[in-house]
Amino acid sequence: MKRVFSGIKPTGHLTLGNYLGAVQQWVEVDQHQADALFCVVDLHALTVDHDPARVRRLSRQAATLLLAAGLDPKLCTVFVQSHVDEHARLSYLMECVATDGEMRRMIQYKEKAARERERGGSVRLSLLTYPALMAADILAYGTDEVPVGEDQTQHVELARDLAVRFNQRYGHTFTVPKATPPKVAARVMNLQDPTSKMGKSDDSGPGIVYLLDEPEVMRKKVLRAVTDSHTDVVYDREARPGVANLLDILAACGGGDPEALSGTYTSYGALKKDAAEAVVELLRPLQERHKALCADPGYVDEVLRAAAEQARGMARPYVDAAYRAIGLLPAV
Ligand code: AQP
Repeated sequence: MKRVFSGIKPTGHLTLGNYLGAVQQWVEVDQHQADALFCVVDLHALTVDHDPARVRRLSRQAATLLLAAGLDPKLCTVFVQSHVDEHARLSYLMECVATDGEMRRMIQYKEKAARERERGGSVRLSLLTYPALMAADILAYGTDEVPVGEDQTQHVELARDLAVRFNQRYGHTFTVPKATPPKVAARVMNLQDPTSKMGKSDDSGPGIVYLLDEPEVMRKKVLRAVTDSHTDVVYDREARPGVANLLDILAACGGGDPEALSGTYTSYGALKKDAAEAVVELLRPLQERHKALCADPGYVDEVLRAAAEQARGMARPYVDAAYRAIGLLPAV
């Protein structure tokens, strides 16, 4: 059975982008067809200015939301990255295989570093080495496939390169993984600025639908989405990004095709109304289950405890093999 690994970073409240670009596929496809691990990658949340109490709170919320979304602990492993030391252990070896040029070329590094500098802050070294830790996250489990949104595919490509390089230099140790983004909504855009990704740590509230927004708030955000001055409904991501985004969202909510859907609308108003209702209906069960899980914190604790133990057992053989292969003296 193929092995699937993916993660979510507790840097903000989870968004519709996270859901449609990643979580939906984990729930509907991956957990049923693969030996799958899904991880709240809390170490990655320390790469930018952070409030410790908030990261802790968001990590728990993210884990609870993954379960509320439908990840079933009987089918897959849902755990927290920092509970499994193997990620940090392997990350250092990845830094010894990667080059600083590779790290500096990463788009996310360039964008986030520029944002930190604009805010007058300094750039943490861990922001630069983030892809080494992400490669470790993936390679520590012998992962075949990494279901991620489009913004993360460059990092998965780097993990591939590092796996190949490590294997060539030190002997076959790692499976070479590949990214598997969803066919629709691999990049959900900000509703107020459809040329930018909907990002959970962005400041623009009205352009971002959060999974725990009240239904009325979600509706308003979608109904007020920025479109353009045309009137016909055409699917063109380059020329008509706002409308294309709404079509992508609607299609991803109902499993349809955005281009085909465009032919069924003659006004932006009707498209927005249907997209708003589709989002509200999609997230209603998740919100109900989230409420129930919050009332049973012991259950979530137990899921995370058992999953971390299982993940440690899965990662250790790969990481130990990598330590031996690269030339480190085994402890006796
Ligand atoms: N807008 C998006 N559209 C489609 N997929 C998306 N993902 C994130 N935003 C979108 C996918 O969600 C998964 C988890 O994301 P992450 O926690 O690794 O964070 P990220 O990719 O850096 O993007 P975020 O959520 O916007 O966080 P910040 O603001 O902190 O950078 C990934 O598979 C991602 O591709």
